[in-house]
Amino acid sequence: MSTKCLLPLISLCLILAGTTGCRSLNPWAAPPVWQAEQLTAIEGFDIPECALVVPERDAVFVANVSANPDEFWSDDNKGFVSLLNNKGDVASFRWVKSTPQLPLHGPKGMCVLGDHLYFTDNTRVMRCSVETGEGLELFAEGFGKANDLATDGNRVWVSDTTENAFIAITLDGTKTRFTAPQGINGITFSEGRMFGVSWHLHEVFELDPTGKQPPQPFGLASEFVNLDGIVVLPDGTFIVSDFKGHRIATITPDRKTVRTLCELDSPADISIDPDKGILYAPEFHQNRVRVYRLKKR
Ligand SMILES: [Ca+2]
Repeated sequence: MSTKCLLPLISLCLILAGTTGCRSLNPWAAPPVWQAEQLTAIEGFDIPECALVVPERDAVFVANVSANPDEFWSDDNKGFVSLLNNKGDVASFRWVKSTPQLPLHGPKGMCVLGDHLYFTDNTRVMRCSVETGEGLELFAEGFGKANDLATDGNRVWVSDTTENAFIAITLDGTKTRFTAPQGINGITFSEGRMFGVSWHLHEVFELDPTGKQPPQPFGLASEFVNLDGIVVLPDGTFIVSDFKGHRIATITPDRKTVRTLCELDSPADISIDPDKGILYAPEFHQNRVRVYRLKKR
């Protein structure tokens, strides 16, 4: 079709802006903005650092650090993992806890791969049956401060906040280590790409899971205080939790625009149910998990 023929068509579409057929051609239409409506707040946790929703199992896991003030990385034998159902009811408060052979200290980031729930525990990564919570065992060790976990579907990835590294671990325990931004905290995968946030640098990065490219900053450091968690919505919007900025924020898929999604005390490692549009946000210092419905304005 020639340009001459296209012009009347585009003009018609602009006139009809507001009808679904031509909306995407309207260059002045404001892109939709994500909003969060709080559905509930679940109280009574013990320093929750991470909430992980697993929709296919109708389960939400909450990692409780359970420590004395400012001793969130101490080997104190007090940590545990709670199990919630998808209605937000606590099915088992201490679903995974220390055993005489394997003490748990400060569970934080979690992921599910295969039949196992994996979670960090200070210098280690532990795992147990995702079905029953039984069979607790050591998966990997030797980290500085193992913070978050993510999976690409084949391996478990660990962010090590003090060693400034992210590490891939195969199911047989083989580690491959990559240099991460200083203070790396939350990590996630989306559509085969890997992203992470830095607590110390206040910045969001695309990470190369092959290690060939250095971390690529988004250039948003001036927007944040101390970043903890990151997830990516199906439309490519990033959601990050700013622990000391006391808010959860969206970043547009073009990585340029930051908007406050909700304000809360100390949001740590967040999780989403992408199909239902539900966001789970642990409030570390308030012993609470807030649950939000995401919607576009
Ligand atoms: Ca974290």
